[in-house]
Amino acid sequence: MIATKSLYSTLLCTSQRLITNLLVVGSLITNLWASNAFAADELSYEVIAERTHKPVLFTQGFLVDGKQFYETSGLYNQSLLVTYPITEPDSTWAKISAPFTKKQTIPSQYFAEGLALLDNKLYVLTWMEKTLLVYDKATLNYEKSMSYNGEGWGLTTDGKALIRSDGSSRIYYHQPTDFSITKTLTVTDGEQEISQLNELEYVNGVLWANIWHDDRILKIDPNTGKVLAQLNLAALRAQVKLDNSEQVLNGIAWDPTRNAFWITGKQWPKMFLIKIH
Ligand SMILES: [Ca+2]
Repeated sequence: MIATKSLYSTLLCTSQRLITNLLVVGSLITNLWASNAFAADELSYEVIAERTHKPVLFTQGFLVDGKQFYETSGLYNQSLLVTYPITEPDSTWAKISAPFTKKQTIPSQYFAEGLALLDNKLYVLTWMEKTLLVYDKATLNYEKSMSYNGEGWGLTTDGKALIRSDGSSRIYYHQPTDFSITKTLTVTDGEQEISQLNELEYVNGVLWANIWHDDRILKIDPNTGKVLAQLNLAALRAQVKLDNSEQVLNGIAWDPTRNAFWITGKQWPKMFLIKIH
């Protein structure tokens, strides 16, 4: 009887421990799920075209103007500002070997980051160098620089301000004349702040941002910082042959002629034109 009781209490203890362990594991899973879950609705999209993207480009900033792409490529000693036509030549070899229309080397001490075009000036952020570089759109010639505090990640414009991300959940509005901050937003999805915001694109009153090392792009209300919806582009990355974990999705460029976004990533050999439904 004593043995049975002892066995019973051992079993009870073990099962209680098991239940406790299951609860801990369950709550870990719930937390993990919650940290990846978005309250905002998921948007659907359709790929309407694709083209090559030069894998030499470690894409940071990406935009369309007229019939051209403008793009910044990062890393120290390798940073570039380039422009090339949206329309590709027909043959595969011509596509691969097509030169840039113009290419500007960024001085080796800078790690180029986000790119914005405003009033025929190209503004290039630098990652840790607290320097905004300004180039002429037509020639890509360097014009001047301005300084700022903190890190530079993504850059875009609403036609008045330059809008910057710094890898946190904050978005900064800057005056183009002296790059002073005029407004700061915090991006939230429900109650949760969303950090690691990187490449930006402002389109028709809405701010779009991708999350570094994530396949999601967020649609953000630029007045409140609230995430209005999200777009999961994991299926695009899955179509690109990649060698390392830094080759993340990182290019968002609105093409007003096609009414769609061009999407690419760091050292991706392709880009995709997507229409959001
Ligand atoms: Ca962009």
